[in-house]
Amino acid sequence: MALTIAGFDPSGGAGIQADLKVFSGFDVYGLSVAAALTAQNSMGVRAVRAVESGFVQRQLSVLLADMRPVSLKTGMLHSRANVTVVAKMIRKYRLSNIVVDPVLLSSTGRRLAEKGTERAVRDELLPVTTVVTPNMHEASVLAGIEVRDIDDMKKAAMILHDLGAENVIITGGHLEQTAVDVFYNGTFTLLKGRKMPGEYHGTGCRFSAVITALLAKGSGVPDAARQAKTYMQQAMRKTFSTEKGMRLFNV
Ligand code: PXL
Repeated sequence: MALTIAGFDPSGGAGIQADLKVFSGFDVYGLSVAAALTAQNSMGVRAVRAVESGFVQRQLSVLLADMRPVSLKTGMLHSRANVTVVAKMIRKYRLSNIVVDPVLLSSTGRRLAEKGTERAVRDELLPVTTVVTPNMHEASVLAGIEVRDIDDMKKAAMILHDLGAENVIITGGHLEQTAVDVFYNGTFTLLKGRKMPGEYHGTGCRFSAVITALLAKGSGVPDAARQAKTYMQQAMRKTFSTEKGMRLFNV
């Protein structure tokens, strides 16, 4: 059993919808708490509303009074208050196997969170994080340094590790030549991949959802990270397009 605390995506490509499909694909029962609602299609996010933090807390307390997920991921929390509530509930219920996809900026650099959210992620969520999976833009914002190449990714990974994340994976899908992810847990591993042509919607959500599903099934983090990278390469071959926007995963 795994839990996602994330945003609602009507296009089914990212957020809660993507997470539940991934969990199901790994035979993991999925729980989901809505932290934000979006209006979007394959061409992009047009509007976002955060769910009121008191109601995120209520969804969690009612659910956790009954069920205990083995692993949990956070996606689009959108507001600072939601980050605070989620960090508090993780502590209160002593939840473990916490995967944080710090949804702050889209691949194109568009803001996906209110101002101030990054500070709450850094100060409150990273200290309780098992695995954090930022893209290069998000790593830059969280670590406070420019992240343009693999060396920068390594520096940022060490900073995020120092801030409390036990394992850091900075995804390199936006690198120019290759798609190398930098994994750091005290030592570095490079997760190599082939750069796939085109723009894809929901890549980050799926990558972190696969890790969450595998942790629920008892995998260790390094193994889950490697398997998630392989899974993504295969899933990208099964994408389709409405011909108007980004490619959508059919898994
Ligand atoms: O991939 C980031 C992301 C996460 N969650 C939701 C989203 C997006 C990007 O569009 O819509 C709900």
